[in-house]
Amino acid sequence: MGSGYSQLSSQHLTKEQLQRVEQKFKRLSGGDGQASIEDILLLPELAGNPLVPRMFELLDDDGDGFLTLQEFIKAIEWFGTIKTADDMYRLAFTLYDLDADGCISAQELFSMLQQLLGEGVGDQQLERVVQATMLQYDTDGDWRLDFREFVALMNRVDLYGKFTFTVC
Ligand SMILES: [Ca+2]
Ligand SMILES: [Ca+2]
Repeated sequence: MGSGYSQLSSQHLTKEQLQRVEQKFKRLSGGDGQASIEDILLLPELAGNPLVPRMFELLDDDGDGFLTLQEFIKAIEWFGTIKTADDMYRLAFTLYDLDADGCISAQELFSMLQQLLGEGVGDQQLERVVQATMLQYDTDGDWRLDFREFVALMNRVDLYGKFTFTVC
């Protein structure tokens, strides 16, 4: 293998970083050019980062549960654009505003919490968390979180620390 990797490009990563990402990916994929999302999530630098599963879901266009190297690089680049807490909040907001209408609806908040909290938490419990979150953070009462309300929530639960990620 290797010839297929020669056209890699990245606007955000240095050549050295790209090489490290490629090495990592090769180990994960066993050289067939595709790595399962589950395998990628086992990487220690990604483990426990609540943004990652959703990000991979977005990147995995055909939904087969595998990412190509170029898609993997794209994920790493997204993290690379994060310099401040505000960048992080914008990325998180984009990832969880599933219909891209500029607000996090109760349904989107539910999906987000489901992803963040894992499958151990039942739907009824999640529903209660959604209700409580909306009651507390939806300050203008439209039952949706705009970016300002979303940031207030993020600040309160101190998610920034959990979201941070070092590129290689
Ligand atoms: Ca939305
Ligand atoms: Ca609102």
